[in-house]
Amino acid sequence: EGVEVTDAKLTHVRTDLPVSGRVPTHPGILAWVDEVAALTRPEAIHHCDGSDEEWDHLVDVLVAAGTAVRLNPERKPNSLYVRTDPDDVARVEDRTFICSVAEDDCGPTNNWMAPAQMKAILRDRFDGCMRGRTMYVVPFCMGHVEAADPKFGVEITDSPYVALSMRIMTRMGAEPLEAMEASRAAFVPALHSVGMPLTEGVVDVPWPCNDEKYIAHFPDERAIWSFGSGYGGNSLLGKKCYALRIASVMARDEGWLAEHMLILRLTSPKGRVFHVCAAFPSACGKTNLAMINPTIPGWKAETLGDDIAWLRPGDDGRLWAVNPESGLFGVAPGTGETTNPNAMRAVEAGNSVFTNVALTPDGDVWWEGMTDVAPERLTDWKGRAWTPRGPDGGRPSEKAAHPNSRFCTPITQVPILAAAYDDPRGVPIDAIIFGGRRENTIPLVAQSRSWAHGVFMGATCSSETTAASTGSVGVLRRDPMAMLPFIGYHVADYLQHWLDVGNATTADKLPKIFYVNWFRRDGDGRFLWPGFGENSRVLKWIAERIDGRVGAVDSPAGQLPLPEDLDVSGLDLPATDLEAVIGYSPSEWADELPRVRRWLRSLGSRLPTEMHDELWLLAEAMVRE
Ligand code: GTP
Ligand code: SPV
Ligand code: MN
Repeated sequence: EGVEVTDAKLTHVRTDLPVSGRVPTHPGILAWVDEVAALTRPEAIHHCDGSDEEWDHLVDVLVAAGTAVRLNPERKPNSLYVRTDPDDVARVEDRTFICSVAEDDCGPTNNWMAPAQMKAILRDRFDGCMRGRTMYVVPFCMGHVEAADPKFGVEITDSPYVALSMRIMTRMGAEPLEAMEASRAAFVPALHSVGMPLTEGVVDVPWPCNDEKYIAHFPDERAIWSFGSGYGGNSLLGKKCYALRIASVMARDEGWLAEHMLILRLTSPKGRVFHVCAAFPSACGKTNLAMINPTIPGWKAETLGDDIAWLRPGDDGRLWAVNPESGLFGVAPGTGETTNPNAMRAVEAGNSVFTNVALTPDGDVWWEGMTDVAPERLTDWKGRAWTPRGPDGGRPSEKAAHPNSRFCTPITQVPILAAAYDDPRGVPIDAIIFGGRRENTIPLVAQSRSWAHGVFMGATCSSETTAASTGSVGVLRRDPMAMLPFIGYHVADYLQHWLDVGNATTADKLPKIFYVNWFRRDGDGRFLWPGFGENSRVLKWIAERIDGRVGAVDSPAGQLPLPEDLDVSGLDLPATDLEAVIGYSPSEWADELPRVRRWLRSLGSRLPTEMHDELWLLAEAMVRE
């Protein structure tokens, strides 16, 4: 029930702004909202409840502002099309800061600034930054509200796009707010502004943002301040900022893991159930694997999560995983009927926001890879007319959809969502898979010899960069556990924490660790492995390894499948290609070893000794090969 503005005034002691929505009774939330309002000076405050009426209102606001257009309800019911500023299209890792009190807790892989210094800069930027705008107060919970230790947050934002997207991506609104109020629960304050105050004479634009961006984390006080960007991981603060960077620090302190992982449930033809988590860097195949349609007969896959997993040791000593999110923020290009039909079904059900894709004349969306043939006429992600033929009659030089364009869709619309998604305890994990995008060196699949070797595989994981972050694409970089941009503390301590989690339980209870690479290429640059649904063949091998039903070949790269054990029946894959994709290449590893050595050295003196031991074992094994 909505509270009158007059009532609200009584509660918001420090402002006399118009207020809509129910004012929270949680003293901590109220005090913080007042403090932020006094600093940022919005025109009004709206307390979000996550209702359908509120959704409709936010849609109206976005449409009136020119930020969004409604899609054709016959094609994409209750859905929006949004184009961002062309300079605000991805996470900004060089503007992302871990402001730990001790510089040593930040480590060599993050940008550090002292909290007081960052706060001073940001207080200046946030001073009056919401003038002329409505400030949305978004209560949310990462994971289940009924979890044993629910992880609450409140995002304050001046972006209706963010408020709307948060309803898809998190458990947001009245339910988490009431739970917070009932227990006076602690919450992560997450402050966000697009950084474009509407001062006298300033005319608003469809996608307000600021050239100067700060994505700042205060891990010691568990707070987030984000300024200047409206995009994805920069602005939906429950996602990368909370559920990975801040949560990784909570997890370090509380004995669990917050990881950039999908969660998948697999059932064999005999009915044996496996749960796997897989960590691949951004735009390297998590959403696709999370929604796989197995091509091999009798195997069934069900989705639990596509981007983030929280793994906690259960009473039984096993690691249990939950997905803290409630939506998909998936890469649009490459998502199509043949690659990911389950994602296509999810977005067709509507209730979605599409950002930086192309628009069709009949009010639907399109992106490269959705269909083999592009529509004759499109509006591209920059709002220009686009045809499949460029001005000179050849192919257009620019893509219709930005390579990091995204669909934002409720996970409940995934047709193969596992029932256990609704279980606050999560699912017990049988296998952890690391992966990356490597055109060479890394075999299709390898198993680790031990937990420590698995941690080493994760620690030395590498991938060619993608459009998910600003900067160059296709450059090889190390990406430990696919967490390089998301570890909220010192990377060496993070690796030690992984080892500690392993040491806290017995080997038979721990998930088995594997390393995969769907992206190995031949001399002509052609993918050696068909990928997508065919990756079920690799999952089958992994399941058979867990059950001890197949052997493996020891190699410096790990334990590799025997060619006859990998089920390639019905696959048009020449034996030479099979060997090339699953094999260990001594010459490629001769190039790799010094890179791995340099990388580990760059992590500093806090690197766990186990990593040095594993490096030595790798070098030894290479000599023996
Ligand atoms: P984030 O949401 O950024 O974390 O990305 P993600 O890891 O979920 O990646 P996603 O599944 O969206 O895939 C990214 C790109 O990789 C898409 O263009 C896919 O088409 C492509 N891709 C995914 N799986 C495979 C595969 O098995 N083989 C090949 N060749 N490409 C793949
Ligand atoms: C990623 O980059 O890993 C994403 C997209 O999942 S974003 O939410 O923008 O971080
Ligand atoms: Mn991701």
